[in-house]
Amino acid sequence: MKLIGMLDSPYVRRVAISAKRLGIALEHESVSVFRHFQHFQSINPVVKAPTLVLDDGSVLMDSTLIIDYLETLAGPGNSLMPTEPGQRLRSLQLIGLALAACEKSVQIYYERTLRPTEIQHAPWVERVSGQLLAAYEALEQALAKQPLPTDGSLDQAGITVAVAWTFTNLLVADQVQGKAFPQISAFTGYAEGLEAFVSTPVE
Ligand SMILES: N[C@@H](CCC(=O)N[C@@H](CS)C(=O)NCC(=O)O)C(=O)O
Repeated sequence: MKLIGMLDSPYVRRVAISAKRLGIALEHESVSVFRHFQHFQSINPVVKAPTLVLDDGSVLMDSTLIIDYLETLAGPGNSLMPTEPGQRLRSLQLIGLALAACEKSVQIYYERTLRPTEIQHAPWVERVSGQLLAAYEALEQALAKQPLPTDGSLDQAGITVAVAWTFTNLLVADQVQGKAFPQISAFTGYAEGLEAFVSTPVE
């Protein structure tokens, strides 16, 4: 199976790291949705990263759906998701917040890099910035109440939180600078030191 997309995408990176932690080998082809648009289009006409190409040529997109499929291949004993309903709900909530933070970071980045300055829409950027901060504030509160484990274990919530925080700090650091997110920051420092993260660097 081949994972298509650049590791500077938090969505691609979470799939690559999840696959490693699930023990599933994926080939990786670094194809950019912008610089290699036509090549990407020839693989997946919708041009969404990540895209997973299965050995029989089937194509699957969206990080959460790809991870769902990889989880199915890995089997229940190897899941990155808790099965106890209360813990699973908390994981899903953390993942939802981290994915919202990724989406809002991407929107700000696209607005800044793809739209000419003179037609950038300040009220839209302000709205998205507020949503981005709201996501990280809720994550920070959740981790302050119950930290993610830093004992060598790593679940899907941990992967997605750390990938999101690294991504925001690389692409739109000004959005979170000067604001205290000690729990998220400390957890990301831990996760980025784990082998699955170190061997999956942002390109
Ligand atoms: N919900 C999707 C989001 C994927 C996404 O937006 N990826 C970006 C790259 S970071 C992309 O494909 N951008 C190109 C586009 O949307 O045209 C996921 O989880 O995979």
